[in-house]
Amino acid sequence: MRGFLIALMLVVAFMAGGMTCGTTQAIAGDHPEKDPAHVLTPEEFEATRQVYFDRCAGCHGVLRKGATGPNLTPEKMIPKGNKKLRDMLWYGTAKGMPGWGKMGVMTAEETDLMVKYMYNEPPVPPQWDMTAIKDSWKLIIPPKKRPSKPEHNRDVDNFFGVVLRDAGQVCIIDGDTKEVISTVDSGYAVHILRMSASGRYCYSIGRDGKATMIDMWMKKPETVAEVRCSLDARSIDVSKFKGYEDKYAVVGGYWPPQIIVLDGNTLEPIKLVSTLSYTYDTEEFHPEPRVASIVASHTAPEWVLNIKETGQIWLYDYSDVSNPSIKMFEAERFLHDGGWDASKRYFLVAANARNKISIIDVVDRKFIANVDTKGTKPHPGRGANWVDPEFGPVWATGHIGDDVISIIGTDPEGHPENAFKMVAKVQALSSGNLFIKTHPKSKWVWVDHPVSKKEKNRTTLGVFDKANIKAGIFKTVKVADYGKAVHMEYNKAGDEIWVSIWGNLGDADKGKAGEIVVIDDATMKIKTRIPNLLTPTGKFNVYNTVRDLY
Ligand code: DHE
Repeated sequence: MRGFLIALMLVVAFMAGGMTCGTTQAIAGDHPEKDPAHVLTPEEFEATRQVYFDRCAGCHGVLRKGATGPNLTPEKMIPKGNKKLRDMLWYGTAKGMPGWGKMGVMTAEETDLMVKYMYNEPPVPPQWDMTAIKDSWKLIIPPKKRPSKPEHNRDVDNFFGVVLRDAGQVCIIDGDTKEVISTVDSGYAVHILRMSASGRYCYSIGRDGKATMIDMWMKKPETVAEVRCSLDARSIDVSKFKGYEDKYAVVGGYWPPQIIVLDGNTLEPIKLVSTLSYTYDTEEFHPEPRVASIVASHTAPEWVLNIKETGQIWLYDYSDVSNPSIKMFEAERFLHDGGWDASKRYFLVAANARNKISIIDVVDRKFIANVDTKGTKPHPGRGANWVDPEFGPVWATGHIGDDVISIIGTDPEGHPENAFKMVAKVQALSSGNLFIKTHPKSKWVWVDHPVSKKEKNRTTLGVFDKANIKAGIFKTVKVADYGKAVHMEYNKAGDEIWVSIWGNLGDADKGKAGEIVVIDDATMKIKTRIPNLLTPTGKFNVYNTVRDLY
């Protein structure tokens, strides 16, 4: 009876939407062998499970088997002991784990509870199948009731979709006038946005797996459909190949680990594919192979899906969407974020816990290489592409755990000696980098440091000169005196670079919940600020996102 009640509580907690993992097992008292000092009350367990989901699950997995961060199952944790675990949680580690206590994100009490939580078995969350997905689908404004042409004279191509992360909202900003023209609710701790191939719709994915779509042709852009695809997710993309524009969207689930294909006009769920499989190298079954980054091919009706824990890159042919053929490449563990080279033929993705960049060729449909970045935890976002005077076309990544930028040649035709090799490693300002960005029209490469151990670096951007990358940092630009400067994006013209200041939701009345800083790319001077935004993080310009310009 008790087990039934707990399971019921779990499903109710999940359905409530905010968060996602419940527990069927690791409630206080379920482990007779357990040290009484490790026991959490059910309330403490639930509160700590939520903190774990918010702060830890992304890197370590819901089942705590490890990915970007190490395995945290009780047999690994118990030998470490209270002091070591507490210090790691409070101060972070040299390998890139943030110091949650020191950064003011976790309180002393939460830290102590988290230490105890580590000694308990991880709870197994429920499944979320097609029936549940279909039940959650809401077609708010059907296609026939939407405008047949834009209801405004604004340039939709220069709109920015902005993630208001902790508010669980998305806002649309007119890149020409800098006006916030609409703010709509989206998923919990909404994560990324992508634009439909026509540039009309903006799709969001929340950490609760909720996908939403916003129609940017409406006078005031509104959400026209939503669906909960999974209980935990990070990625979404669209069909971009000619003839399939705006036809499909695809969501990558963290939990359950699955791929969900949706109708691009309505978000009606079409197809569900599990990623449960075997690790590419040891061929061991993995219960949680999460879908990390997704990109849409421009040269075929295909998506590139990165299956984190099994280290496989999947090329999903959506031309027969319900009967897909999926080509699997053995790449490397644990795949995370990545992007195209400038030609859109090669896809480069970080296997960040192995310090590698895995590369595939989508035209010849073959795996190319795992390139060692010689740095700890590469984290490119989608990376940055430019033509180096010496090395030719290159793509670059920064690192979470190292103060270096690694540059990889991407032109096997013109520069075969440099192709798919690390051609240079240059000094950056700091570790704690998450994103790197450039634009074909810019002379610069911009790098953020939002998780730097040094507070002052978190709001300072590093700028590198494409003409002389080997010289290291050309200039630093301080953009705020609070929060974290995170994620850069160019406007359509490629002459402004926008960066988010991710503040605290609780500081909204002090004007410190966040803003976007708009920088003149040529002079590197701050041009304007878009204030009073609630915790902005990722931002995506329609024109650049559709074309994968970075
Ligand atoms: Fe992200 C991209 C996962 C934490 C902001 N992030 C991605 C992608 C993945 C991912 C798989 C690639 C999506 C794609 O291209 O399809 N992110 C995770 C995590 O698992 C992790 C480490 C921990 C977690 O619990 O979520 C995590 N991410 C963060 C943050 O803390 C950031 C800075 C703010 C936030 O939202 O919480 C953050 N991630 C972003 C952004 C992108 C992203 C802005 C898209 C970058 C781009 O330019 O495409």
